[in-house]
Amino acid sequence: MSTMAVIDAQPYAWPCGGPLTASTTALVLIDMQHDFCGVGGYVDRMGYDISATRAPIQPLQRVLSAARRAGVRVIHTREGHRPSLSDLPQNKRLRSAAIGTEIGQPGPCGRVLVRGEPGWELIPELAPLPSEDIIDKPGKGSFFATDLEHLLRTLGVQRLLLGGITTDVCVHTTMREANDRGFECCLITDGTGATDKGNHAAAHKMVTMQGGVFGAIAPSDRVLAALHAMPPKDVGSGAAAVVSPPVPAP
Ligand code: C5J
Repeated sequence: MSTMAVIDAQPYAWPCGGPLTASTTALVLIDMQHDFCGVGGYVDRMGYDISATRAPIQPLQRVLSAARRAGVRVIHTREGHRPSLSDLPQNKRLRSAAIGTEIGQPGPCGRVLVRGEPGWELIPELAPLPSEDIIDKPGKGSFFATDLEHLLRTLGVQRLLLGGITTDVCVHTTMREANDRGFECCLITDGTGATDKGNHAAAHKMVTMQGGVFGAIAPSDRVLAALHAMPPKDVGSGAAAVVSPPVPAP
């Protein structure tokens, strides 16, 4: 008996309108950048434990590999500012300065959260393929001041699988923005990480209130089961043409 490409998610089986299809689904990996999970990066310098923001790397490697194999489009986002800092709002600069990690100022990984600097780079473990789009964003949400919505509508994508860091900040903001725009979202629980355990758990719980007010949540093994149940998509379809090697379970 074949398994249906539906995720055994909470609080409802996802997606709600029928099985997963590659052409209508995208995997969005949010801000898997050195500044958020690397030694000497922004989060590390703020004094938070980067093991929590590194925790989603392995689950996401497995999901990324399965999504590519199934022909699901993959989109990566990066939070960062222009070297001129002309897109860095005063409130963001001042509050980061007040805690000693001013955005735009030099640190061990270059200028904090500035485009082109080593800290701003996506981590090599989840490196994009040349065929995959990268959204550069100045804010927490991936829709604010970017062309992400235009890209998704043009591609016919209606469903988003979301992973990345941090759960309670950029992932949640993006999920809320997407939900309001009518995209159906599923957050991969162990594919997200936060600087605070309580916020991480609360951010997951919040999604499930009111019958799934922002969408649904599921651990990566359930997402993988659904992705593996999808038929492989044709290489010429416009989605990822190169398949990355499978990532073994730890
Ligand atoms: C933050 C993010 N926390 N990617 N950014 O400033 O969550």
